[in-house]
Amino acid sequence: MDDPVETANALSSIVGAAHVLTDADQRAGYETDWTGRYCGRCSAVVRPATTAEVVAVLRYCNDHAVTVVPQAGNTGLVGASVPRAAGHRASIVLSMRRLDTISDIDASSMQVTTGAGVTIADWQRAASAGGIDTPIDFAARDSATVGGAIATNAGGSRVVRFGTMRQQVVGVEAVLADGTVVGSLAGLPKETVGLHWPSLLAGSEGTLAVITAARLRLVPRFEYVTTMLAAMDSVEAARETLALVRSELGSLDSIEMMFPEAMELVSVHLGTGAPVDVPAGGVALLIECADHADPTAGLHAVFDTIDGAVATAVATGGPRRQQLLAFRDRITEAIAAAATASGTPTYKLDVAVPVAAIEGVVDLARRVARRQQARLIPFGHLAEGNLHLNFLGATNPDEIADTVLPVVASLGGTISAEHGVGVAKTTWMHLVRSTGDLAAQQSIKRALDPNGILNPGVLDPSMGRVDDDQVP
Ligand code: 2HG
Ligand code: ZN
Repeated sequence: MDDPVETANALSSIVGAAHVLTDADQRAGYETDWTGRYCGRCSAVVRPATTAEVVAVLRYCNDHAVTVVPQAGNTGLVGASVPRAAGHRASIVLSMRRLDTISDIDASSMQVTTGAGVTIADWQRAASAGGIDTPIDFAARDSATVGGAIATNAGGSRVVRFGTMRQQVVGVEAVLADGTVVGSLAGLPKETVGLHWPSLLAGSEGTLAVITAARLRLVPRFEYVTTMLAAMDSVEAARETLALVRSELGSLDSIEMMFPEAMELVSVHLGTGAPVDVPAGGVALLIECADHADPTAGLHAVFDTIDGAVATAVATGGPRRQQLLAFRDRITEAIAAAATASGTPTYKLDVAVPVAAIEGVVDLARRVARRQQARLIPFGHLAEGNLHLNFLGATNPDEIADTVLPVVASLGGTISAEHGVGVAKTTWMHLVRSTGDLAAQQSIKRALDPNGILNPGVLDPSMGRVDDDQVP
């Protein structure tokens, strides 16, 4: 049986006493997730600085049945990066933040190697200093890390052009539960010697191995960026716009959608009126085109042919561009502020459906929200049919999921697009994966982590419903 004091002493001898945090006030920030919905207790937060230290920590934990919750930016939204609530074995949080080195940029291969604890913003800064760019961007860039982004297969705004995190990982280095180091950082685009660890680990949410470093793809830096906020009179018009800009504009970098409820919330949060008014039944699009030559004229030419665009605001840089971007970038922050003010954590769904089904799903979510007198804030990534359905003041989150997720699945959609499953969505995994599929996934889990020490409960379909927001 694990003794927390013994564990802390043993782990201190590996990472140094200063990096084993056992006081409640030091642990607190690592024990509650960003939304305040998921929390639990750990016996210690352990902060290794090298892969060798991760190896030694995991060996100890594996030998002593100490469960491990890997964490870095702690920006996850599905309860996967904090300890579980009551009823679980003693756990440590393994904070990966100190694995934060970045190699030189290799401009010929367009790659860089980063530690798992490097933030997305630091990855971006390193690329930019080398005259190039990263293929990934999302609002939590200042805290979210490379390791977490791989573990959740994060997406964000540039997926329409470059794909999700999974597609950016040329190689990984990761440590299995027993301390075995797997993977490669060689960065060879052509290497086919058995399993592809990046594919296996992207989306595995810390349940199969702890990612310590990654070899990542980079993309050209475009000198010209044009940002347009467009108010569309219908979701149908937004869909037609998507088809047109995708086929006409090779420079399309992102196309994000904000429903009127989201525009209103962020407008109040920012204390400034929206640059365009979105009519009821309509939707706002935030479109960015980026290229080596100015894409503005091309974007205007396409919009001249679109009937459903009732108003547009355009910027090519400076504060005006930042103002337009804020109406997309700061929605999650605005939701969090509203949730804090009301004292009830937000209930978040992150679904993807065929683009033609978006409107129906938003309408369904609106009906469920009305039933619970909750406030729905819908927005997302149009090209992937990825809807973020945020419910403020929901009284029965399970009812929301039980109503919306089966419909999403029946439309050929998914219950998790880019935030992962964590402990929040395990109950509904069966909607999109067969029994055999889930059993095969569990077999892989058992083979790599036979003692079940890595992130227990996460991605585990046998978990049933979790009692969230409950400290043991
Ligand atoms: C985004 O697209 C993130 O900004 C967060 O995926 C979404 O807060 C959310 O629901
Ligand atoms: Zn998103």
